[in-house]
Amino acid sequence: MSSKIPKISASEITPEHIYLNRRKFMKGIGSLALGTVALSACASMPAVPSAPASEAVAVEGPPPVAGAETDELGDPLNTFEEITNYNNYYEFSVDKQAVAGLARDLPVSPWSVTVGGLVNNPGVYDVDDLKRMFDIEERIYRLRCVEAWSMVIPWLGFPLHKLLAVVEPQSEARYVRFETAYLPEVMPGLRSRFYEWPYTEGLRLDEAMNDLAILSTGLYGKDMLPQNGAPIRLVVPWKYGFKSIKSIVKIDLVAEQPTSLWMAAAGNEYGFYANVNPEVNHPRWSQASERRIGESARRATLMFNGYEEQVAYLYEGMDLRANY
Ligand SMILES: Nc1nc2c(c(=O)[nH]1)N[C@H]1C(S)=C(S)[C@@H](COP(=O)(O)O)O[C@H]1N2
Ligand SMILES: [Mo]
Repeated sequence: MSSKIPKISASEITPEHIYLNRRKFMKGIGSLALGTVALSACASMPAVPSAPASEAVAVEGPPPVAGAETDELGDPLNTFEEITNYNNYYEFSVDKQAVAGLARDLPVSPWSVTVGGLVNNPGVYDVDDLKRMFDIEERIYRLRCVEAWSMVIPWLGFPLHKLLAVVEPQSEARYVRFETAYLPEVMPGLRSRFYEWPYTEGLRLDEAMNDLAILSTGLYGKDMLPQNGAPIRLVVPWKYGFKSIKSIVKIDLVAEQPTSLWMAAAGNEYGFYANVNPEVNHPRWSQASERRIGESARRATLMFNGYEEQVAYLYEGMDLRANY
């Protein structure tokens, strides 16, 4: 690392989320005077190889390799302010702007996730251990809510298939079922008798194995905040947002299709698949277009939220109208 300070052009200024990622990485390799020079030097250092799951050791993961100011379609990221102040998290409130304040006291550390059901290696994992077991990557994804608004979010996390490989699903396992924490002392929304708590969601096993499906532990280079589903939540970018279940405490491999909270509440409106599809409308509104938070004009909704190339094979031969 050179101590000389070269001139830095505007194009080299690091976007905030990348800056934060690198800063987190630097924390693990010793205390250094933090400046743009040191940051860019360290960004080109060889990545620390991640430990195999069986011998997880306390090494800091490599800095996320992604990092851009837009998604792959060229659309800008939503701001940290937008992403952390406009949230659906019904355990706290149905008022999106009230969630951040109400969720502040969610006790997110320590936190363990129990992984079991039809697996060879069931286990209880501390979230801090999961973050050491797997490379933490940055994934910039569109999040499309079934309510027809959307955001572009730079998540941090690791592919779900990496955890599934560790627990080894048995041959009878066909679905993955997820469950959110049930904490009535801190979650006022649980008093609503309309929903069958805890919040549950599910994926078909082959969907769960797709590399786009991640368990996310942060965004914009920082640890996840409670309102976004701290300390660990699912992100399935080709499906409506409600599939991306927050604050997960339990993951089970199961033989039968799980019933999600939303299927139990209104199965005619919210199906198991919930793939983003501009041609299949919600019974009460169109899904052909959406409002990107921060924009005024509506934009066209894309098939599978723009991830058709990566996920269409999962639904070959399926009637997407019947399997909504
Ligand atoms: N446990 C739980 N997970 C949840 C929800 C919820 O109410 N409870 N809302 C879902 C919905 S409808 C959306 S759109 C996304 C919103 O995620 P965000 O607030 O991080 O943008 O979280 C999903 N995950
Ligand atoms: Mo949503």
